[in-house]
Amino acid sequence: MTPTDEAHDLLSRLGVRAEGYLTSLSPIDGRPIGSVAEAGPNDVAETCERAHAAFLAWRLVPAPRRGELVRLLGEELRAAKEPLARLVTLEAGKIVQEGLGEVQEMIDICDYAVGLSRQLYGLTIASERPSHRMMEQWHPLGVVGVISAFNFPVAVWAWNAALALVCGDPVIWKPSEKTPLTAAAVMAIVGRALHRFGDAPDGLLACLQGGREVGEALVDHPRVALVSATGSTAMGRSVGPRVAARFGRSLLELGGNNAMIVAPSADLGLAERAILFSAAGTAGQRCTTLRRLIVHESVADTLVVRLRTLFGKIRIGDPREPQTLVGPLIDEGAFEAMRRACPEVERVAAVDGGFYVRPAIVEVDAQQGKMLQETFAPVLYVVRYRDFDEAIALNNAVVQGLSSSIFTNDLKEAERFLSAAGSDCGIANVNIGPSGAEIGGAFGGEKETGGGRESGSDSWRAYMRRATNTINYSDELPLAQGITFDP
Ligand code: UN1
Repeated sequence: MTPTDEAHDLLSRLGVRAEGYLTSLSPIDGRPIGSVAEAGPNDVAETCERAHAAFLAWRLVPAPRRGELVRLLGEELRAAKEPLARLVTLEAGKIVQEGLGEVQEMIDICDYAVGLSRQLYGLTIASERPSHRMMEQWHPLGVVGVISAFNFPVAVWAWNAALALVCGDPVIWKPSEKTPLTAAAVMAIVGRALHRFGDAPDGLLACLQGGREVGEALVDHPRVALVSATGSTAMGRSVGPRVAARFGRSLLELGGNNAMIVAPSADLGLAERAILFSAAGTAGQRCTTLRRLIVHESVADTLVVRLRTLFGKIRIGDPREPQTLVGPLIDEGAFEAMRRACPEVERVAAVDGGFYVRPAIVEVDAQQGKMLQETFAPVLYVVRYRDFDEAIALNNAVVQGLSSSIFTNDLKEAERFLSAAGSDCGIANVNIGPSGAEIGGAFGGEKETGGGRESGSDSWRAYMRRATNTINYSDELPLAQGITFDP
């Protein structure tokens, strides 16, 4: 079946009526697979006002009841897992296994958020004043705007939406204009969950399709309390200050330039498999993709030979074929960017109209030039090191700070890598690759990666506001710091 026919079939199975002028092209063959209606100039403001009205009602719904909506969403996602994953494959080009994994991340975060809906804990704090109680409460924040990228076209929305909903916040989603159909499909699934839930306020979950102008209008709208944006550092550099200028909050998940250190004691068999998945998986188009391999000189020759053999055997092609490991790049622009970083890139003739490349290994003498930038394609730079301090310094010597990993069987090295003087990234792993994080941990990174944390741990706090409350149950009015102020 052509991607176009299959998309038609999947959209009807998912209950999506896709029609409009924003056309989606499949990276598999570069041909149109459907189109959706774009948001017009007035739609953003209207949607924000409706979402704010929804907020005024939703914030009063008990959090565990809000969790019930997320539970239903998780059920609907389970029911739609296979067709939604296949649509991700058609629209983002990732292999079926990874499409299924992406929808599984959505289901996992829903389960997580349902549990969280009974655990939005605040602290009780010792007061210095007699017969006083001090505590903090976490309250719903307001409308959350979610801007997501093509490479995780549905999961990133889910990380934000599942948490925002239990935290009491409506969500307005501006998906990538490269992946409008998967967003439309998610909204159809949302519609079914809302229908089963029954009495959710109108405007609680909205989606605005379109290009940059739509995103900018959302970013600037005073009703949007939190802008959660995933994408390039250039995008974040524009979004962050705009939101800050109106004292809004932003949660930024930007570029990564992730490294792996391979130490002399490393299990090279394990390292090799981790490198394959994290450098070549998703055709190198994850923000957590492995881009820099920092290898001890004693094992570098062996490892590079093994990797070249392994990379030479990677099956590249139509991501719908079960044996394919690497599908197409998203579009020609991505191919050109890869060619600029690596002029010797081998384009593979897989399906006409698609941009298929063989993941590349580039050995360099020093970490400089293109290696310092995030090229969103499967280019793996290899640099050698002599001593461990040098390896950590190389890991940290880039402007991005998302993910990192080390392969070592030396406990001291592993612990040093994880210590305050070790990796400066938001994610640091031992004996696994830098990509493919679980939703239970906080996800995000430092420096030009933007500092935001999504998903697990206490990331939910970004979606709420904190109130500190002091209650006096005495008949006196003692002042803090022992101040007397008597008339
Ligand atoms: C992204 O590429 O924007 O850790 C997110 C991972 C995935 C998420 C990647 N769970 O690779």
